[in-house]
Formats: sequence, C-alpha cells, structure tokens
Amino acid sequence: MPRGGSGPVPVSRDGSVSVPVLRPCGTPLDVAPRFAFSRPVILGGVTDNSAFRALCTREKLLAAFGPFPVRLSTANTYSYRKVDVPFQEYVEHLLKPQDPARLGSDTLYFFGDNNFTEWGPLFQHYVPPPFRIPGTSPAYSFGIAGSGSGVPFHWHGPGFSEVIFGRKRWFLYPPDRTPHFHPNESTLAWLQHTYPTLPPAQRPLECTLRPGEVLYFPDRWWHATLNLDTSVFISTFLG
Ligand SMILES: O=C(O)CCC(=O)C(=O)O
Repeated sequence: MPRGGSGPVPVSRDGSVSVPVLRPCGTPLDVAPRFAFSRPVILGGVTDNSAFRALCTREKLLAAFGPFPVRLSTANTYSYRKVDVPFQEYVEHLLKPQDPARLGSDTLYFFGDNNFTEWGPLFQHYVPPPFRIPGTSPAYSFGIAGSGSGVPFHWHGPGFSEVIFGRKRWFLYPPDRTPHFHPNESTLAWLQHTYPTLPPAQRPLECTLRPGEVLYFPDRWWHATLNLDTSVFISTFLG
C-alpha cells in the first residue's frame, strides 16, 4: 500500500536505535526465549513475508476488500470510539497524513477489530514470527495508516509487530516507568511537544521498524507508535 498521502514524516531522531537488533544466524527458536520475558528486541530475517506483501498493494487490497466495511478506532490510548466505513472509503478519503493539531481521540485509525471471515484468506498468507510463549495463543491485528499517525502510549500483553510496507517508529518504557503523555494527544504531538523536554535519562527506548524486521514487545511494556510513511502492518499478540 505504498500510496495514500504525501511523503514521509520528518523525524530527526530516526537514526537513534536503543532497542537491540538481532540478526539470528542459528535457528530462530534458539534465540527467542532468552529475550521473551525481559526486553524489547528487533529480530531481522526471521520471516519472509514477500508473498503476503505482494497481496497488500493498494490495488490488490482495493480489488479484494473495497466494498467490505472495516472498523476504525480512535487513535488515543483507550481507543473507545469505533466507526465502520467501507474499506474503499477509508483508503480514498481517510488514509491521510496525521494533522499535528488534531487530537488522537479525533483521529480514526485502522488497526485491529479485523473481520476474520472476510480478511482471513489474506491473513493465511502472513508468516508469523516462529516463536511462541507457552500457555498463550497468537492473535493477529492488521492495520493500514497514514504517515505521522500512530497510537499513543498504552500497554498490554506481549507480542510482535511487523511492518509490511512503510516504516514505524516505536517508543517503549518498561512497566515500572510510566511515560509523560496525555492519553488523547497523538503520538506526533507528543513527539513534537513532550519528547524534546525529556532529559536523556527519561527518554524511551526507541527504534524504527522496517519491512523484514519484527519487533518483540514484552508483557506490560508501555509503547507508542508513529508511522513514518503510509504503512501496512500487523501485530501478533501472544495473549
Ligand atoms: O502498529 C501500531 O501502530 C500499533 C501497534 C500497537 O500498539 C500494538 O501492537 O499494541
């Protein structure tokens, strides 16, 4: 889904990476357990989703799902408001760069709440990260969103995030370090107004996720996201 708005969001700190990046050369299953319960980590080259990516172009998705409704959520911490629109209307009219002056609670975001009857055949082509946490079962949340959009800080159980098209910036804090943020502010506004005021010791862990990489986020870690480009993405929750 490479189109859908103007160019990438200028984020000057795109270069900083404090989340460790692993490029496992042994079997992936040997690598994950060491990290599964402690820190976020980016795993490179553990899945090949080129076939799934080929099905996620704007043209292919519009042809397959254009008339079907998708459920949008507000892009604030609690995502309390839901709106159903035809997928085609979302892509053609709502998939835009984030307005920095607009609250997250007034911004609609397509992520999760997926209709697995209609979209399940597509998701069967997604190759999830080959790691499991005993006693949990994986559940997918698929999304498409404009540059500068994202979800402000929140937390939940552990999982993985993968970008199929685009780049996604992640900001993470451990469970015992509640970030400074307002739940209805967009991540972009937080980045512009709050982030620059943080002393270095209060800054989050950060990374930029690109296609071919998978971020593991541990249980109850605070996280906020910012799509640097119009992006297609999928999370695998290990709930
Ligand atoms: O990909 C996003 O923008 C949101 C991801 C997220 O917050 C999550 O997977 O919990």
